[in-house]
Amino acid sequence: MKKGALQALYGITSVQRNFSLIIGLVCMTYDFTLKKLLPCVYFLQKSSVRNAVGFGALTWFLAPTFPCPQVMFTACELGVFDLLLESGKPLSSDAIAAHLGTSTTGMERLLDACVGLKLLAVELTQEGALYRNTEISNIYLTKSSPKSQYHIMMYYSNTVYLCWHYLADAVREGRNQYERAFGISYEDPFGAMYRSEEEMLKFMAGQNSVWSICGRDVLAAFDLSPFRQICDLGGGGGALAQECVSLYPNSMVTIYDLPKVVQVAKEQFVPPEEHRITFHEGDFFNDSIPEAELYILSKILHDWDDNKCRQLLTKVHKACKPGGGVLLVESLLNEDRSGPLETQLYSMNMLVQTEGKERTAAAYSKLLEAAGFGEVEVKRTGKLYDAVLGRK
Ligand code: ASE
Repeated sequence: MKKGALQALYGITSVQRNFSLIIGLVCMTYDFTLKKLLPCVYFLQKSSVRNAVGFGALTWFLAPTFPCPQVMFTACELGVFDLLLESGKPLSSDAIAAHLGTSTTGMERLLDACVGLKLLAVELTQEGALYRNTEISNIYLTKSSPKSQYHIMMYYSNTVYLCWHYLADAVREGRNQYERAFGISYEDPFGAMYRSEEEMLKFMAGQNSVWSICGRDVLAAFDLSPFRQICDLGGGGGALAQECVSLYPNSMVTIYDLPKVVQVAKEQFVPPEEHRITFHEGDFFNDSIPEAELYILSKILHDWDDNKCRQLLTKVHKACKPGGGVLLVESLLNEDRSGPLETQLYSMNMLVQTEGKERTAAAYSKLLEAAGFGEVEVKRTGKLYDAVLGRK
């Protein structure tokens, strides 16, 4: 991200706006760590500030911030940012509403809220208010940008949000909420997540988008060049595999995933001319795992409980060539689980959607060691996802 956009973010004045930004932009923190924004939260929690505004007032700052992400998602879904990018000039709310076929009264309010979130800028002219994209919106919120986060936002907006509606039930019961949200069994989370080809596609496209922002960092955290034969277990749409062969040109990556996932990855995500990427169809809990020098498990263990993680890692250890290894790509909690906030929120997301949770580096090391891996090394990238390497 360029400096101007960062300054626009850090130059926010009111405390309430800071909160809106923190919560509204949680899914855009890939490029800059929340650490720079978090002092705003600490600021509010400092006793002097609490005394000044009163704890009751804090709830009034926080309570109305819950729709912030939904405002951003809706503007994305309706194509506001795409239209403003294509038009090349600022537009009035009436012109935007007409182009996108929405009501004028709804669009005006949506645009104003986007201005409050610093996703749009407004300028008063003789023709009235004219809106344009900010730099952040052009980079992350337009469909055509190479760093577009459009697909993950649509997934959060149309699927994940529905599970979060039942957060209190999830906490009471300690399990995902597919039954309440979609009327399907909670017992097979990926059966539920892939309940239709459309849902599976949305999930795969969404998962792919994070690697345009963090892929290099997690793969460069360790020198993986000695590993030539790599297996990306649960590699999905293959964006991380593509980053891998681009960063390590001598590597060959096999994407291992369920047959229906592999089929879609081949048809829609991985270019056929990429001969360094191959596919292997299977269910890694029930079918055999092919031999490789390095296994990548990126956002896999966070989907499962400790028992299933040990089971899977033991199987990986058996298949792994001597001298080989396993790379875990996950968002790491601090050892006392005091943060980072985004990881704590991801862990709640795992509660409402899967059987898993986010873990500390020590917890992953223990799982790796229980499966027979040793020499465990941990690298924090400072971005959303970190890397843990174990060796056979
Ligand atoms: C999973 C990743 C995700 C399972 C369910 C999920 C995401 C949303 N829902 O493996 C995307 C990334 N989000 C998190 C919380 O990591």
